[in-house]
Amino acid sequence: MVNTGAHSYHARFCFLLVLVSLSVEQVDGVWPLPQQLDQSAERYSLSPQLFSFTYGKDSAAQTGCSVLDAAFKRYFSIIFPDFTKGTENVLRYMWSEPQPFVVSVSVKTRGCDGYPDEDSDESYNLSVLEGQAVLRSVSVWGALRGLETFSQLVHQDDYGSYFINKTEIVDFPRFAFRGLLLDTSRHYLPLHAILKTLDAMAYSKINVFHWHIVDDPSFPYQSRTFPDLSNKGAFHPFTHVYTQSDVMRVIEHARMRGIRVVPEFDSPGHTQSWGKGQPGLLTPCYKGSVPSGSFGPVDPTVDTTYKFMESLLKEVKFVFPDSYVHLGGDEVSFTCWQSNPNVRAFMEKMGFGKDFTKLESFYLENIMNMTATLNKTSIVWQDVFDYHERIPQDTVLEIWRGKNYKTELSRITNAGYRVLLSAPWYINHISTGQDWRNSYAVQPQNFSGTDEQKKLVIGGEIAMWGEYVDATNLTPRLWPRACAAAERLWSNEEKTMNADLAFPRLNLFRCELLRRGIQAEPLFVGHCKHEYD
Ligand code: CP6
Repeated sequence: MVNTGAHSYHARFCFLLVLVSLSVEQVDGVWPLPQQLDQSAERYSLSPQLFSFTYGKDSAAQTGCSVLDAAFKRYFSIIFPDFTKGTENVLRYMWSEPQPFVVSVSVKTRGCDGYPDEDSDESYNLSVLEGQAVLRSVSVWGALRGLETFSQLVHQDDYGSYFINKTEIVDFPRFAFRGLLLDTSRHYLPLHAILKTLDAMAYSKINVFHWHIVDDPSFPYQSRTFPDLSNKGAFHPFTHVYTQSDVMRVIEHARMRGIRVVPEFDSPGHTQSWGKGQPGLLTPCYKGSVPSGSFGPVDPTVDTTYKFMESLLKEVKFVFPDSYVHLGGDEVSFTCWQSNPNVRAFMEKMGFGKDFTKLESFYLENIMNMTATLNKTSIVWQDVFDYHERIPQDTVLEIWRGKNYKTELSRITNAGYRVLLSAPWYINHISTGQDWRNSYAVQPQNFSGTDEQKKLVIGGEIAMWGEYVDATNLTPRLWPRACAAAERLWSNEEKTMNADLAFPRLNLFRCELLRRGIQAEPLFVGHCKHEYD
């Protein structure tokens, strides 16, 4: 660790070999924890001038691979921010003469132009040796995960010099679906806030953006087929909408980071904002024998509703490439339906009696059939399971009710359906103290059921509902608290049992988020080396 010697000049870059003893405090803050990680004290210095990413000779992807070409650029800037910002001439002390360092990336299959999906192979192997690192993966998505890990292994010492330790990593995700829900209906989130969140998701290996784009307060999605939905239903028809080009930017930004975009078009409830631009869609509520002037959920009794939904979902299929679509189906209030004489007559005709859950089932069955016809897999909130006998077998049920979520996991997997767990990860709720520990303690497969049932847990979702969240507080509320669930969904269960052991590593990762320009809030008392503005 100790060097002596004369100083010399290299390029336009001054390096001094100095006599310093280096403290061994540096723990790698890799988050989420790789499945297998072996590190040694052997350490190599890196210099930005002599550092490069390349494609391995045997790699199926070569220069021109959009996803990896862009990732090489991105990660270079992340690893060497001061170099990229043009402040590379700052005096830098080096432990030794700068040596070249090459990160060689080899993928088995090309697929640079496709989209990540539920079957994407995100595994990778990474060896960091003297002068080189070798990153191998099956797909480009695995290479992205490996590049992220590599970037977290590089550190700067107190003098600004970059170094990396000798390291061997074998890594793969525990769950394929690691989602984050953003709600752009309660508050509009400007495009840059969404893009920045996607960046931070990639840092934590979160791979699904669940876009809760519709709800009662506003409908910001600018539809090609139904422009009045946002003209009349957004908070503002020009400034508070996502145009088609905005949506394409989100999808491409996400793709570049191996993130899927799953939009939620929630119905029949949570659709007040649709009513303004689509007259006749919502159920008119009655007061006695006259319409009260207010409206309830989507009207499930008229053909026009299904024609509308079919056109909308056709557009959704065209715009959003992911094979999944979220159909909502949560929290449907029956009082308005009950008040409406036409709905009551329809119930009678259909033989539903007074059971409005049957009417909701009838509606959702029709909508789920539409998505099936469009070759999309539906995700729906758990409410739909409670009311339905006939749900397509490939439907994914998302558990959001905090009460008895383990019982719900048992019940739904026992019926053979796949599930997503969100209930314990509603991190829009805040409390003082280290509430990340609660998220960290969640064990998604810890419920009573067979091994087959446990395999039906495809992952989970962190939910950032938007009632009290807009662009001012989104980032610090999300980060680093979302990291706890991100590690739970990626890492080995046994190796991540102890939150006290994870704490210093999470602290370092939070500091790294700050260094990357993500305003992540502090976990506790302390400081970061790089507390950027
Ligand atoms: N919005 C929509 C919400 C919620 C749901 N759906 C919600 C309900 C209870 C809690 C948090 C969020 N705000 N559309 C339920 C899935 Cl505690």
